[in-house]
Amino acid sequence: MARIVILTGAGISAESGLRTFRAADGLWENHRIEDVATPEGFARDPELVLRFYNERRGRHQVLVVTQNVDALHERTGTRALIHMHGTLGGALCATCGHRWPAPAVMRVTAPCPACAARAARPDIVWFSEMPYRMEEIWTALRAADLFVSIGTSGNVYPAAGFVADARHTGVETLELNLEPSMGTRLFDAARHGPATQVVPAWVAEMLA
Ligand code: BV8
Repeated sequence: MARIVILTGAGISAESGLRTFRAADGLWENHRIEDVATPEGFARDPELVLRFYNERRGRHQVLVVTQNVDALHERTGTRALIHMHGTLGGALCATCGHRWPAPAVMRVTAPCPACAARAARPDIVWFSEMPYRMEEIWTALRAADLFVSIGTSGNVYPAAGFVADARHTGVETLELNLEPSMGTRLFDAARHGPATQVVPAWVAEMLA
C-alpha cells in the first residue's frame, strides 16, 4: 500500500479556466499582489480587496437540473443540483411517502421503515408522475441569464419544454449535444459534438 500526499497549486485549475497567480504579466487578475493579497493592501483599500474577492467568488452561479437518476453529478462535486426525475439511490414508500436510502437490492416484501407497509418503490419519477421541485426549477429558469441544455434529446416533458420557458422570459439559450435535439430550433445557439469536447470548450470560454 503506497501512502501518497499530493500538494496542488493554481496550475491544477488552470485548464478549468482559472488563471494562475503567476500569469505572464505577474499580475493576479490584473492586480498587484501587494494591493489585493496583503494586510497592508487591505488596510489601504478594503473596498478594492473585497471587490477582488467578490468577483472571484461570484463568477458564475450554476444550478444543474438533471433528468438523470444516477449519482455521477454528485461524484464530480456538483453542489447546486436538482434530480427532477428522482434518484436510483432513493427508496419511497408508496403508502406513507417516507423516503430512505435504497438498498442495493429492493424487495417487494421489504417493509417501509416508517409504516411497515410492503409498498417500497424506487424514488424515481415515472411517466405521468409530476417531476420533483418544478417550482424551484421554473423560478431559476425565469431568473437565469443563460439556459444550457447538455446531452438530452428533448423528448421528455416538462424538461423538454425548459428551452421554450427560458425563451419566453428572454433568457439566452444554448444547446450542447451530440446531435440536434428535438427542440434544437428553439435554441439561440447550438454546438454539436461529444460532451467531452463541446462542454469543456464552452466552460473555458465562460471562465475566460
Ligand atoms: C408529467 C426516470 C405531469 C425513469 C424519466 C407535455 C407536458 C408535460 C408532460 C408531457 C407532455 N407531453 C407528454 C408528456 C408526458 C411525458 C412525456 O414527456 N412523454 C414523452 C415520451 C412524450 N412526461 C411525463 O410523464 C412527465 N411527467 O408530465 O407530469 C406534468 C404536467 C405538466 C408539468 C409538469 C408535470 C414525467 C417524465 C419523467 C419520466 N421519467 N426518468 C428512469 O430514469 O428510470 S424520463 C427519462 O427520459 C430519463 O430520465 C431521461 O433522462 C429522460 C430524457 O432522456 P434523455 O436524458 O434526453 O436521454 P435520451 O437517451 O433520450 O437522449 C440522450 C441524448 O444525449 C441524445 O440527444 C444524444 O444525442 C445525446 N448524446 C449521446 N451521447 C452523447 C450525447 N451528447 C453529448 N455527448 C455524448 N457523448
